[in-house]
Amino acid sequence: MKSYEVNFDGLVGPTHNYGGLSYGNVASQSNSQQGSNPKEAALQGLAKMKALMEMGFQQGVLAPQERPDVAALRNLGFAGTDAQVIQQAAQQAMPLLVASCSASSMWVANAATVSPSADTADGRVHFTAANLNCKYHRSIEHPTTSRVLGAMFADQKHFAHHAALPAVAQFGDEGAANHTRFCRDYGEAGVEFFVFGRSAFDTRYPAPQKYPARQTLEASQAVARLHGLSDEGVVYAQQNPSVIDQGVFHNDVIAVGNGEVLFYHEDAFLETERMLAELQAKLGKRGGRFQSICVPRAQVTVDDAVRSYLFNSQLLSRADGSMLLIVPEECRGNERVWQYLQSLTSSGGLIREVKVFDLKQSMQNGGGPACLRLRVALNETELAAVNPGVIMTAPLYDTLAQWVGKHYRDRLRESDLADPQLLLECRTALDELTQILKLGAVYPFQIN
Ligand code: SUG
Repeated sequence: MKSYEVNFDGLVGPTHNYGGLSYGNVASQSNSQQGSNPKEAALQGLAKMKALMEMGFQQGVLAPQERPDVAALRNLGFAGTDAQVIQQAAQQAMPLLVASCSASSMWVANAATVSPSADTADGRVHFTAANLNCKYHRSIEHPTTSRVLGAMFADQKHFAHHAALPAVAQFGDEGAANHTRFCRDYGEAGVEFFVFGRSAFDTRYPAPQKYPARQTLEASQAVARLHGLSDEGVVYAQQNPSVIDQGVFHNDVIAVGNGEVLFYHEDAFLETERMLAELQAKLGKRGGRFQSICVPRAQVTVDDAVRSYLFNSQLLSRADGSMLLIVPEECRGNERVWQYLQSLTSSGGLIREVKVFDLKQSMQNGGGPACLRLRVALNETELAAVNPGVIMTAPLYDTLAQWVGKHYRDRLRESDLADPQLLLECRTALDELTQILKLGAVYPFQIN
């Protein structure tokens, strides 16, 4: 049976703004308070989805969330009508209003960890929503994420959904941003590679000194257990704490993998040799030939990687067996990175082509091409069981582009977040979106 890697991209929400909310994420911090353009952000994301679809890749779309999250503000003690809740928060605790307005659910690489059916004990595709426990503005995403994923992958014969892990730092889980899967073919059993930043309970693992390590070993192990993965199909590795301190807040800022290939920076991991040997041995037992491409620090520094998002690229397998790298425009703007990419594609290796996308609106908050997509490997039967409303087609692209044009503002500043009209605009847009994507009622305003 044929199988595919389907990329589900997060649609940028109508409140996209630069709140400076993510300590440890250099772009989020340095662009704090800048004016944003939600319309442009959403159209940039849609353009990437359309381009991949037109190149023949399977492409889907994941809906944004209701923002401002009035229910979250009520949980923090603000009361009255929705407009009063927003007004009080703006007057008394602006940072909380900003957090409740973040469109951060667009970075769906953090929505969940997904294990394909070929890897799991019960032969279903498993999803665990990420608790995103490290940042308040992201910790409020998982209840809606679970409902949206449930509406997209509803057939319980093929899909199993797990609630987010306990909401404490010891189980900090950032989803697929720290998870990669290696395989010979998407439909065959593979090796799932979990990268953690620290251990919650075992003091032998070093931790970063400056910035938080968002993913714990214990969270990754819990996800592997929930998904019914076998020990032979899992490899754990620790991220180098010193790169976290340089702004590598997720592993997908310093490494990307797909098929049998890991593309990574020399400084990305601890105990790299041991890790590579384990990946090679375990993939070998599954009939695959693990290959790694190490980018030397002498050619591209960690700082270059953080600024250009070279590794936050999408590594895609083409029909002829070669690979394509989808990178953000910022890679072209960095001389060393661009030179490296030229030499990579002309060296006769596996990665033959680089395609550049303008995702500046998302990039300014630390979200590149790979952050914007959640990968779900599916066989033909499973793909047919996915809610067809969320699979990208040329007519769906046109509808969504028009929908953005009709509902999104082209300028948003912090002071606009206090405007109760923004909440109404957002709800009107999302109500229409759930009909376009055939999701049913998934948002708090539609349920309560
Ligand atoms: O969690 N930025 C996101 C970026 C997530 C990128 N995802 C991956 N690397 N997979 C984060 O730090 C910034 C929001 C703001 O500051 O307004 C933010 O949440």
